[in-house]
Amino acid sequence: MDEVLRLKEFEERIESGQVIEPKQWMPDRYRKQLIRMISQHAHSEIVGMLPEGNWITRAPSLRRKMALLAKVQDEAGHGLYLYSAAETLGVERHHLIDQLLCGTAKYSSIFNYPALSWADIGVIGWFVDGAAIVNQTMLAKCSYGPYARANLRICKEESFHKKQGYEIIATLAEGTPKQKEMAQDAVNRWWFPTLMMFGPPDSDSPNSAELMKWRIKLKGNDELRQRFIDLTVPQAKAINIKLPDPQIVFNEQTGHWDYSPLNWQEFYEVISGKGPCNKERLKARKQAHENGRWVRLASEAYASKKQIDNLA
Ligand code: FAQ
Repeated sequence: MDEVLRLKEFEERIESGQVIEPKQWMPDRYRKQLIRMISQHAHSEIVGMLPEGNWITRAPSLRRKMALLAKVQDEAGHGLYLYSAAETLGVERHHLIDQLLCGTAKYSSIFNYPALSWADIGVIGWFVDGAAIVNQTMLAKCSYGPYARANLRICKEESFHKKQGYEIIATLAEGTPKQKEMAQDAVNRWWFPTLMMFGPPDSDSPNSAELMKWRIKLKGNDELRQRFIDLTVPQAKAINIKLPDPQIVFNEQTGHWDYSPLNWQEFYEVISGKGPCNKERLKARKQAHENGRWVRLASEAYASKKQIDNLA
């Protein structure tokens, strides 16, 4: 079939709300955009284990330790579903992992900030998982079947992560003055970086228009950022936590909370490798990859032996 006709049919399928599955024809750009986005998402889940993983041995009680351990394991699982979803597009997982380890792949800016206190663990759950849920509930309805289904499952688990994070902060906010101060300090440090997780303003987002045309993204970065702010402001008020932005004011006309302009220079520095923890995160991932070499070799040997046994 002629390429123009194929594209027309593909776009009609997208417009009528049909889901695209791996074996169906898709334009090269659609495939490339999905590989870019899904692999960045997978890397984010894997690198995202590091700031919280550092706190597992320092969790303040057995109950907190069990919840944090389960959360960090869930993030690993999300990374694995996502690498599998990317593989349905014809790319091999080890290539994607190599790109992450050699520093050419992106992962979410937010994981280049340090988790300095136990309250940071609460804020990561409340803000970072909260932001991920806002973004990924939309992606769970995207046009590519394997990515939509992965996000559906991820969102269910992220809801538990967000609740446990909010509960940590609510508990600290009701505690001693020192605990309250620790919670407020973590909120102050994570608020603006979390807002930047949604990506640059739509006017500076080179990918949004194409992604939205093909229903990979159903909403722009600014709309999702605003939704997150609208959901989070009342949650902060409910536990007497202040968001560190004096310009957060309810706008009667728009029905949304206004907020200060964000520091996009900081965002671009972080995503170009100059954030506070970029080097540390990559070093830790490389080390983990190296430490896991024997497991990969053993499973390859086992798989080859099984193949030989099956032939015999
Ligand atoms: N960080 O044109 P746009 C989580 C890049 S999962 C780094 O607007 P797009 C779970 C972007 O890639 C969090 N880079 O891009 C968890 C592009 O660069 P490129 C991750 C960013 O794709 C919780 C350039 O800037 N979620 O948190 C960022 O339309 C707790 C121009 O930007 C996902 O990945 C950023 N924040 O929109 C785990 C969801 N923003 O590739 C552990 C899927 C933008 O052209 C603990 N991804 N860039 O060189 C998406 O929804 C989208 O890709 C956006 C960006 C919204 C991230």
